[in-house]
Amino acid sequence: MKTGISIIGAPVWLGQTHYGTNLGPYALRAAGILDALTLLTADVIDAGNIAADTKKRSKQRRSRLKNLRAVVTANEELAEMVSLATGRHRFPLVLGGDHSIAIGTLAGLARHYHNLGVIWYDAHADMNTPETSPSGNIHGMPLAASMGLGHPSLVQVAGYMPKVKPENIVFIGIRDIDPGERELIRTQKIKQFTVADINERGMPQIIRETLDYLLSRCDGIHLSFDLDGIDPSAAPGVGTPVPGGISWADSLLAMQELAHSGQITSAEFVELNPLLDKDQRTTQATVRLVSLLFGGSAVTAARQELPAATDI
Ligand code: B3U
Ligand code: MN
Ligand code: MN
Repeated sequence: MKTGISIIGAPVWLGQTHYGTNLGPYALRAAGILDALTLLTADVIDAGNIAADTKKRSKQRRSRLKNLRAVVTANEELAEMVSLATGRHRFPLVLGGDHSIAIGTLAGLARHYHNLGVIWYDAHADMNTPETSPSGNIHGMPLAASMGLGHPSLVQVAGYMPKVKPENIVFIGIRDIDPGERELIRTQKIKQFTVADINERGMPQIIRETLDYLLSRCDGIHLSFDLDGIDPSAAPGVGTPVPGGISWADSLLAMQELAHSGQITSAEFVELNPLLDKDQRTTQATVRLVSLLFGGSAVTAARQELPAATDI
C-alpha cells in the first residue's frame, strides 16, 4: 500500500533538441497539479525538482549521443530521489522533462522491485541504441538502456543493470518505430498494443489485458506516459508529434481503468513542451490525466477547465 504521492520534477530537455520540455514541471505546477491531487488524496508532497543543471549542452565531441554527460548527471540524481520516495512506500509521480528521464526513474524504482512492470504509453518505442538511433537523441533510448542495451554510462545509471526485463514491458500506442527497434521488439517478444488494437477491442479491454499480462509476473507497475502517445489534435505541445495517435477519449478511459485497478505503483508524464503548446491544451490535458489516474472523476477533471471566478 502506498502512503501518499511524492511529486518529483525533472526539468530536462537535453535528451532531444527542442528547448522547452524542461519547462514541463513548472507549467504543470502553475496549472494546479498539486491542488488537483490534494483534493483526491490528502497526502501529497512536492519534493521539488532535481537540482542538476540541465540547461547547458554538454561539450562532448566525437560522441554519437547528444549531451550524454548532462543527461547522465540528471538521471543519477533523479534515480536517488525516486528511490528515496519508493523506499518510504510513497508513489513517485515524476514530471518531465523529455523521455530520457525514464532512465533515472526506472533506475530508482527497480532497486525496490524484483520484477518491475512497465507500461510504455508512447508513439515511439524508445528502444534505440547508439548504433540504431537515427538522431543521437537520448530520449529515443531509455527503454533499451533500462534493459541493459546501449552506452555504458546510460546502462549503468545508479550503478546496476538491467532495470527492466523485456517480458515485463507493454507498449501502448507505438506507431513510429525505427528498424533496429522493430528488430528488438520482435526478438525480445515484447508485448504491444497498437492504435488499431485499441479501436478494435476498446481501451478498457486493452488495459485489462495489459494488467493481466503484467500482474502474472510483476511486483510493481510503472506507467511511463509520453504525451505524444495521444493524437496531436488533443496534445499538440510535444516535440515529435505523430499522427494517428490514441484519442483523447481513449486516453481518459485508460487512466480511469488504471485507477480502478489500483495496481499502478509509480508514474511519469513526459515530453510536454509548453513552448510548443496551443492554448495550454497539453498542459491542461496532463493535469486531467494525472487526476484521473489518482481516482478523480471525469467531472472533477472537467471542472478544472472552468474559467476562474474573476473571469465570469
Ligand atoms: N525514434 C526516433 C524518434 C523519437 C524517439 N522518441 C521521440 N522521437 N520522441 C529517435 O530519434 O530515436
Ligand atoms: Mn517517448
Ligand atoms: Mn514519444
